[in-house]
Amino acid sequence: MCDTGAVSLSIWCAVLACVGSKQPCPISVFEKPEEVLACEQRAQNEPVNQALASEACLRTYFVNRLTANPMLPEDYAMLAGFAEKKFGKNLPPSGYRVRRDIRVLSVTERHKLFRAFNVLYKTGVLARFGRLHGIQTLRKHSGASFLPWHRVFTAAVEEKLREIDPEVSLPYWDFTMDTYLPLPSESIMWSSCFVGNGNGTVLEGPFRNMYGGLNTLIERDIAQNGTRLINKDDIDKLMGLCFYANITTGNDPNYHQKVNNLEVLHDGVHDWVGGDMSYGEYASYDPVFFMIHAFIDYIWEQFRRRQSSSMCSVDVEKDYREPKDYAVDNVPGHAPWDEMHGFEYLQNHDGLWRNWTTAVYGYEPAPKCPKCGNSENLYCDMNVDQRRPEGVCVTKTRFFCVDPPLNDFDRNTSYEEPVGGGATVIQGTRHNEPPEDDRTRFMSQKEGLAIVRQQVGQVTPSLQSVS
Ligand SMILES: *[C@@H]1O[C@H](CO)[C@@H](O)[C@H](O)[C@H]1NC(C)=O
Ligand SMILES: *[C@@H]1O[C@H](CO)[C@@H](O)[C@H](O)[C@H]1NC(C)=O
Ligand SMILES: *[C@@H]1O[C@H](CO)[C@@H](O)[C@H](O)[C@H]1NC(C)=O
Ligand SMILES: *[C@@H]1O[C@H](CO)[C@@H](O)[C@H](O)[C@H]1NC(C)=O
Ligand SMILES: *[C@@H]1O[C@H](CO)[C@@H](O)[C@H](O)[C@H]1NC(C)=O
Ligand SMILES: [Cu+2]
Repeated sequence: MCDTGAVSLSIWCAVLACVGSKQPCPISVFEKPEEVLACEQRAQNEPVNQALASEACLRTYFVNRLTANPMLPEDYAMLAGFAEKKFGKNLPPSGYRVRRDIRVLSVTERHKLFRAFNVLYKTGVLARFGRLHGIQTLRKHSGASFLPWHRVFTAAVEEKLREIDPEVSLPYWDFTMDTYLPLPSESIMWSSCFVGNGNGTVLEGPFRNMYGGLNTLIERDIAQNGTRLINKDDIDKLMGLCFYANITTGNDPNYHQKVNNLEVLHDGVHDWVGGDMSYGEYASYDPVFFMIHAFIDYIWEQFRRRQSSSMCSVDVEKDYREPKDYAVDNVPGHAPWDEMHGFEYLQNHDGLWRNWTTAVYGYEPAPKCPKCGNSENLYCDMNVDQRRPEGVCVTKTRFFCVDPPLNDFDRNTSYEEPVGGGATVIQGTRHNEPPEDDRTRFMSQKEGLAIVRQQVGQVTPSLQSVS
């Protein structure tokens, strides 16, 4: 079955042989698991290259068995610091802060942010949050606690940034401004002025040469066919609703078919960025994660304002989902009184307190025409969106990035110490895409090979649980 002659397939075969047979590697024969055969069969009805599809099926098999890096004692020690200060119950030590789109920051503000992120990276703090997020794939995703937990998680990272530099606040990335470009992949976001390149290993910009959760340099693979960002129409649809239950995930296996689900829309952004960002287990090692989540949180905040208005008259501190409808398959962790994992002195419904955005942080409104925040990275376009005759702010492209050199920290070489911890292969889940996303889950050959090489080097006893 493995004798196709293709080099790539023989690597797959070697890996699968090790996994399936529990014998020492290398072994030349293996049985493809049922799940892979079924996937290949589905692919036969698709107009795709069958060899690549077959490889992608194998890759998906592996990816679904990736597990998050385990938490380390130092990670718990850091979280104990939040518990000690009762972060969120008490005013934050570093004071109230205001979040803005990253493209309206001054160059100096941007550089202060990048320096703070680099300090958090070098001191291993970013990886601690990466691991904490990674182990919440089920308990804090695909369910009601998604929004409040990510609110606290993101605010905690922001607090750490401000311990480094009290003038920094976490910016958001308003990706609706990127959706107006013919090629959103050309947004100035993906330049060394902002978060660095989006194609492959991150080798440019302030986050270059950082290791992610797979113990390899962080990768992105932006704007793959079939993926899409959240646009202004998506947000308007959410704003037509009044209840928390209308925009969140409950016990509905088909929830990703819904157009109004903010979690599902957010999954689409993760998949649009691609690479490490596509996997819940590894997404939050890349600093862009926090700019994505700040904007998701900002959308939620706008929704909460509408809930509080006379249009809805809903008490945002009390409105949650109904019992038995907290999460897909009722997985535990999503009830209002369940703990905020990592921040156990808080419960999920504490993430609904109004004072998060009055006492801890707030949002400057997203850039609007005609000024677009006076940003040199944005422009006002009166014609690009017929439904919005007042004009919309649109991001400039990466060709407008004139990179002022950042020379006070050395990003030329990789750090020797990977900080992610040891990824192993057992089990995991993927993001679910919004309904309009028509992509198949087939990965590129290059991406597939990268994962296989990774796994070949990581055949550990835990692999035996796969078969
Ligand atoms: C926010 O409100 C909750 C509930 O009233 C309270 O317990 C908590 O201490 C408040 N947090 C801050 C930072 O004021
Ligand atoms: C990514 O894009 C940059 C700019 O176009 C290019 O120089 C670089 O070779 C690309 N990298 C990869 C891995 O394709
Ligand atoms: C993306 O998908 C569409 C529709 O499936 C197809 O027409 C188009 O050629 C694809 N583009 C690329 C770059 O693969
Ligand atoms: C919104 O949620 C409320 C409360 O759960 C429900 O009664 C209503 O039918 C929902 N509306 C829509 C459009 O889903
Ligand atoms: C980093 O690379 C730049 C451009 O190649 C070079 O000018 C600079 O001196 C390098 N910095 C260090 C610390 O090696
Ligand atoms: Cu998440």
